[in-house]
Amino acid sequence: MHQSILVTRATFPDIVERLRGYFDVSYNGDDTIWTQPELIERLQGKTGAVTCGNDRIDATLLDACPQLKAICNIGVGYNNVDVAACTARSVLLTNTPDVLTETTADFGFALMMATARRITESEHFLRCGGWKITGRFDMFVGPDVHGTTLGILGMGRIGRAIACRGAFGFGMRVIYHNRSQLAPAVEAECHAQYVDKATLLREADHLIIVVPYSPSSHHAVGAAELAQMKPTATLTNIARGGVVDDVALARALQNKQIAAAGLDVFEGEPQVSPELLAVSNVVLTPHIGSASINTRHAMGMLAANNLIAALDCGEQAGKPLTPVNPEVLTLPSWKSKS
Ligand code: 8YV
Repeated sequence: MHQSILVTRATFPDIVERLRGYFDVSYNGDDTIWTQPELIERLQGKTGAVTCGNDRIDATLLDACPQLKAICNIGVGYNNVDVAACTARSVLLTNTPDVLTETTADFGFALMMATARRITESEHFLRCGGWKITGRFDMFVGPDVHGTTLGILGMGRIGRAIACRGAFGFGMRVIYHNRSQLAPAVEAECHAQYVDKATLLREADHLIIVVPYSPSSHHAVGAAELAQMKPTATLTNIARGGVVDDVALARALQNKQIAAAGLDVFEGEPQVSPELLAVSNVVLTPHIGSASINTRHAMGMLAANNLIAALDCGEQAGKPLTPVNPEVLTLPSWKSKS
């Protein structure tokens, strides 16, 4: 008999079809947003699930679904999942790294450029009929991007891909701060120089945040950090809401303490702080960093392939491609789960 699995959000039809080749699939094709009790109810009897960033996978849920073996999250970030709680209950977690790196770096760069060059602000002005005279020399002037200093907070795969774009495409000096300094060969590949956080904040003309969310990165950029930045600098956050203190940022933007910001992620999204909505020098997008068609497909397919392998099916049976807590795979309690 086939194992039963749940796909919690709508995805590409061929991904669901692939899963149907191996499992009895319950599929949220209507893309309904479930509460946690609803999610728990739908997970009853399921050995695996393909989940997304809005599904909270914690001890309460795991205790209510003891037959679960694998959670295959669509997304490189997995701060929606309590990894320790998964591991303690012999539940495998997988994520979707690599396949989204270049697309998300493209987006981060685009958002930074839109922010610096005031693209949405000026479009809004035009659409609202504000453009009455041509050729004003100071109309929507903003800071340059090429030839300036790009500061990157968090230097994982996406940070490094952004660094390459800045260094090789735009002639930027690239500085970064990270929990640990990269190996010299990796720094050389993306022309990036390690600096302490104070130097990063002080010297960046364009600061881009790519650090994963964790309790230790909560409000890594707040009022004190914003106060250290140049008044001409921009800040772009494509990491996670909560890494930046949104209310402090709104104040800094309003007071022109920094020039502008570009935000794809928010504290408490899909809610956006009213303070941010009230300022004009900020570009706001609804968490679409990885949203190219090819990449979203690759992310969904990787999650599906992880689940197929985790539940001992397919060509990669027993060898999920991108496990977050691979130690689970060796536990007798994992192997004994039906
Ligand atoms: C996803 C993301 O769209 O990969 C991530 O961590 O933030 C996005 O690419 C999101 O997580 C969907 O679940």
